[in-house]
Amino acid sequence: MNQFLDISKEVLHALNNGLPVVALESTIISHGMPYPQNAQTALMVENVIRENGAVPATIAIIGGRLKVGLTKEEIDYFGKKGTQIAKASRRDLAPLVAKGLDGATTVTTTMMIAHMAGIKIFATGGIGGVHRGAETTMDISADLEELSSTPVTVVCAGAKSILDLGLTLEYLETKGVTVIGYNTKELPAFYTRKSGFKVDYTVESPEELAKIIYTHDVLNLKGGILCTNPIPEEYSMDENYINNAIESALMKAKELGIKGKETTPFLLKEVKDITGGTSLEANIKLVLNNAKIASQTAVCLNKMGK
Ligand code: PSU
Ligand code: MN
Repeated sequence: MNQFLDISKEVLHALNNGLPVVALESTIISHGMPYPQNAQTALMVENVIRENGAVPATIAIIGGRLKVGLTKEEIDYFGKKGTQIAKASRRDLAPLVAKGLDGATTVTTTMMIAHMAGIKIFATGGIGGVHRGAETTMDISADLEELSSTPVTVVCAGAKSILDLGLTLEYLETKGVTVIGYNTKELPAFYTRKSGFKVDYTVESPEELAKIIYTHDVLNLKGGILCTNPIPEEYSMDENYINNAIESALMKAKELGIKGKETTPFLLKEVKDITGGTSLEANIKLVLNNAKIASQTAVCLNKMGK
């Protein structure tokens, strides 16, 4: 354990006693949803994990400490402060810690800190990826690099089509990341269950997913596994409706010259505003569903001695 890591009592107890633990990110709270739904969702997600037999470990940087397991108050603080908190990717970790600052962990830094703590599974909404137009902007999320190097399984609902999903899959293939569809042969597109892009492997149960993670672990393979779990049918959105909203958001981002780390949060907020909150509802439901599958998988993995 390194000197900057603070693991909560509950999570430390679970880790020391070989109980299943599921990591959660904090950028989804601060930058992914508005207050108070963000903090409420974060607490609901923790409850779902508990109900499914695992211990939740929400990860964030607070006052320069790498926190694994937050209190309700800390979750509320991240929800309230929102985008005033620095979005922390890999490049930001050392400066934020050295300066004693706060940071909201993205998929990248949540994977890094989960790995430092010995946590193998992480549930979230969507990952970052290759942005549309990346052939000129070079905007490719650090999440893809992290998936290629840090051995943590990420359960998500695919990626939003604010990204170029085809290029995202190509990039993951080049980097050797195993992409699995949970009860699907297609990469889910976050708000919708299908994208038209095939995934290479499908699993139909948490046991099956755990078996792949176990094997990956025993083989000591570098990098993570991406499990993509489609939004439940009853909450999935109309494809044309959401794609039109995404197109408008992309156009506005271009007009305003939005760049770099602001791009993803800007697009998330625009899509939410355009759809008048229906996308937020879908977003909440899919995160809860990912938390369920991740916990059930953590429980299976645990039974296999991992
Ligand atoms: N996509 C979402 N919701 C999110 C994010 C992405 O649908 O909250 C957040 C995650 O924290 C992800 C990050 O790791 O944005 C990616 O940002 P960027 O594209 O700047 O790498
Ligand atoms: Mn980017």
